[in-house]
Amino acid sequence: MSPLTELPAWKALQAHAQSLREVHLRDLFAQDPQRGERLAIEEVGLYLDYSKQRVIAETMKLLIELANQCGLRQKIDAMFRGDRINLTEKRAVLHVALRVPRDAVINVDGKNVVPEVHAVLDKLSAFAERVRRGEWLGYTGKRIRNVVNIGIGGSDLGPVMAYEALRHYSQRDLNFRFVSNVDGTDFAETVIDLEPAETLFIVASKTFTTQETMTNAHTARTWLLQALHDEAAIAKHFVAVSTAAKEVEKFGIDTMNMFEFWDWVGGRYSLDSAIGLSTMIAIGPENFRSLLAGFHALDEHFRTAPFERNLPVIMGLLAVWYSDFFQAETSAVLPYDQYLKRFPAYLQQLTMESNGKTVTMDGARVDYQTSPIYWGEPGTNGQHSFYQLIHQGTKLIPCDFIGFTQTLNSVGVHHDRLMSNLFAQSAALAFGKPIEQVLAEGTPAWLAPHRVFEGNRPSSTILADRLTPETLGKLIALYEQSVFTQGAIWNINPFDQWGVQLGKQLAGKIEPELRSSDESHLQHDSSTNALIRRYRQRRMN
Ligand code: G6Q
Repeated sequence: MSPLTELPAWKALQAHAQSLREVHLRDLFAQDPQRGERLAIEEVGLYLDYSKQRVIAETMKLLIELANQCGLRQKIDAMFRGDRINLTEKRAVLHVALRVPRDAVINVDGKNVVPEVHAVLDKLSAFAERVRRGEWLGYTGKRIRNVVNIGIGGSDLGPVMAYEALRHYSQRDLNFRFVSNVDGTDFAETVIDLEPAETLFIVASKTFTTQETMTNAHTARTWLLQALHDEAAIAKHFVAVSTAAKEVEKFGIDTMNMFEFWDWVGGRYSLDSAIGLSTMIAIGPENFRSLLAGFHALDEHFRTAPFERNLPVIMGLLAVWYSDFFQAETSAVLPYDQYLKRFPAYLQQLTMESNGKTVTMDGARVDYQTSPIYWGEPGTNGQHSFYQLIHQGTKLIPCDFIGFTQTLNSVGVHHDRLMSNLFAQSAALAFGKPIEQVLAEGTPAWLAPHRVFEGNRPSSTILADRLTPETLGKLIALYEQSVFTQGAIWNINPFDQWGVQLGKQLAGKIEPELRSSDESHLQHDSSTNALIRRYRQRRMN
């Protein structure tokens, strides 16, 4: 037994979950007519309704006891203090410092990092403005029309998601594109209709050694030089976002055109660092600062609010509740907003790369479940594909519905129609439709079982007024801190990602083998050897 599963609160939750297993949300709502308001919290402009979760007051009390017994408060304080809580990489975890006001003080090794954060923000703002105003010209004197972010993982998913989410606020005479995949198709299709003389590449890479990003960056360099025929053009068409000045220089980008960040910013937590440059050019520095203010407001809420009213703590504890006490394997995120179409993909990295771990901070194997699989699509599209399984399948899938009371594109009845679907889905999942009702509607007995909805399928609904940069910052930080909460309970390190290394190393070994015909070098397993041989025989030369 691990220390976690031996905690009194853990044991109490196990017994409690047993007693709740057969309790239906229909009954919980019938017993407490105010449940829908009682189990809802409004903080920092976000309304979280968790009344359709399979919990009662006792559940929340026990979950909060669990948080206390796991030292969540102390762990939160340690992060905000700048302690090196990323033990396996011996780093502080301070993305929260990226969004504090100018006069805040956060020390890393005795040095206040806030002035540097704001100095970079100021440099980014000045650059973004020049591009937006058409003052930053390409090598031939033409104004920049296309901004292409080259990055992958944390250096891509955040920028893509934020750009899509905030497109409404973007400068429409600029084109934004994102290249991530090492598949040459990604680069080829991205630039197919772009004019090199009007294109600015942002090479976004913390390490500036990532294979995919460097491959794409070199391809971009070649593509540009084929059109402009002069190395001097690089300085006008390439900027870098990185922590690795030497590598940037080696690539040939002037470090004057480099925007830095720091080793205490993890890739998947870096959207609000210089990695957000494409977002800042799109929406402008002022909107970018509102985005940061949204993050900060949620951080402050997380840091100071009692756990009973703490949005990310409650969300994180609910994730633990279903993963460990209901054996739920997955969790769906369902934004009812087309602008948030990349939000689930972004959250997949944030949640699963952070908490997809099997060993505790001390290196012991866990004997409980860690991160659920997060997935989702925007509503209402998902309703016409996978919702069937959530309603009537054999799996328990807790859902987060996300919606806005005001649309950014008021077109006829669309928004009321969209939101009525959101509200209808969460109600249908919770309350279902019992067989008696199906029969009473005149359904023949043979068909009735197919038309029964068991209900009791849990969800939370998160409502905000409008999708503004500030709201987006709050939403992202809400999930970041929920992930932190989960990691703190599970006693795992949400800030490393050793699991991505092995495949990378193997690919490095295999690539030269694909171009060679030397059989003696093929010393893999029989499956891998056969796949390589087949590829060698059939590859284009
Ligand atoms: C994120 C991960 C990973 C990283 C990419 C890109 O938390 O560390 O997704 O962001 O591998 O790394 P670079 O920014 O160093 O190119």
